[in-house]
Amino acid sequence: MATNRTFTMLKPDAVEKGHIGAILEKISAAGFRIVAMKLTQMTQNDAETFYAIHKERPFFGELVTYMTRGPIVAAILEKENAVEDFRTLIGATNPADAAEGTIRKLYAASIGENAVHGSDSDQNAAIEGAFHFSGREMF
Ligand code: 3AN
Repeated sequence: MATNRTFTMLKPDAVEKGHIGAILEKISAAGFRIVAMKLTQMTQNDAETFYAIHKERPFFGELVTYMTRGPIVAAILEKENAVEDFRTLIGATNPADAAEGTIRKLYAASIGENAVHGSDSDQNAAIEGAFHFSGREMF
């Protein structure tokens, strides 16, 4: 069943470049309500756990180094059809393939440093949201 919630991270490259405000503006303009949000930094263990599904991939070490190198903004977002609509808003994993006007087209440098995360299913949205937030941090 669709939960109408998704989970996002504005990744270290987006935070380093000062794009938090611009990206949140696009998220808000697209009709998402912020349910939970914080500036935080993932530990090595956090990143290895969060991305465990990718641990056999050749880029896993690079991904963990990147995701732990500086602060991120973690957030839970709510909107009808949230998971799919947010994936549309952020664009393809590789910014070179991302549609015009998408967050990755505008702000991502490469497939490895692609500015923003969006959950790929309702089930993962729930798991990823719970990884970063407790119930009392959600509004
Ligand atoms: P998405 O973030 O669009 O769901 P995934 O789940 O396939 O994409 O990949 C998770 C993260 O792993 C990406 N956001 C990106 O940072 C990194 N990544 C994916 N593919 C590559 C690749 N070929 N080379 C380097 N990093 C990658």
